[in-house]
Amino acid sequence: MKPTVLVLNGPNLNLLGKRQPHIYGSETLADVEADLRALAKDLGVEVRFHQSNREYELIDWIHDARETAAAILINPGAFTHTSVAILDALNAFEGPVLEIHISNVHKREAFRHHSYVSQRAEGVIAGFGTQGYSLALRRAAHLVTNA
Ligand code: CA2
Repeated sequence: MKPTVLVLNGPNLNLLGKRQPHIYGSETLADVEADLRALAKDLGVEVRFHQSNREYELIDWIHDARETAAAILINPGAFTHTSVAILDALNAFEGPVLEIHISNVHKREAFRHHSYVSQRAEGVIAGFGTQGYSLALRRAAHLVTNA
């Protein structure tokens, strides 16, 4: 069976490609999902892809991943900067965690410079636009398949 990579997207990322293209680009989240599904075939992994505006839903998916996923890619949206609860959930997951930000958070407001999730993440990608998701999937596949 192919290893599963869980891809989680936090609040407001459902608006991707529909607002603020100067910050987040013009690809929609559905485009990102399609790109990852195509790439996953080449990399020999399965992708499970979710977005939620609710913190508890993201936490429940992380808990499920303890039994059902080999790695987690997460763009926690604004929860990056606020959520000890998401950090705690990720700490209960044993596989690799990779953190993604579409924008370069370090070039933006000071409140975006701190991430709770970075305390847990093996790697962080920021400022590569939506391409960051594909780069992170390549890294996750490498980590879970040793390819
Ligand atoms: O750069 C990123 O990916 C962020 O995680 C995006 C979050 C922001 O709070 C983080 O600081 C950095 C915001 C997601 C909002 O996404 C939108 C996309 C299009 C239009 C409006 C919002």
